[in-house]
Amino acid sequence: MKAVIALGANIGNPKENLDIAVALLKEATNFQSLSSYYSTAPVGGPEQPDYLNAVCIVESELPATDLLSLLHGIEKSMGRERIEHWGPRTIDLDLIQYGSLLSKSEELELPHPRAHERRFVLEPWFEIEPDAILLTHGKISQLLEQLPK
Ligand code: PH2
Ligand code: MG
Ligand code: MG
Repeated sequence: MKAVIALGANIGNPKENLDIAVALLKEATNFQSLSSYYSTAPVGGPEQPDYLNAVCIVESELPATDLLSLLHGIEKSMGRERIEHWGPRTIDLDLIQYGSLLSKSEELELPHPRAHERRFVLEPWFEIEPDAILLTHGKISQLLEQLPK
């Protein structure tokens, strides 16, 4: 199944952090494609540095919760600390969409509940998969057109 994963970092050396996360994902999954890195203004949370964001697509047959654990394991191995909701982070790996799975459990909501309103997710995703459809909200090209710049 195709997994769409959003990457973000805004502490330390964000480019290096994204590079490392991508290398770890390549070791652990059947890695398909990676967008460019986008410098983005922080959305929500406290005052914090700009982010570097990207999206990648991997193929996996893992159960969704196992794929999520894999992402959390990479975050942890890279020294991510969960201090403040939406606060700055060395690396954030969010599962945006996984095959055609719909989930609303406490630990995992799929598709990601805020993906449709996040330019920092949709823009890199559009770069590598222009025809993509966010299961809950439709064509990402149209969502992007409706979002403020
Ligand atoms: N992640 C957040 C909150 N705000 N803003 C940007 N620009 N990029 C992010 O990845 C981001 C954010 C929570 O995960
Ligand atoms: Mg996030
Ligand atoms: Mg996250």
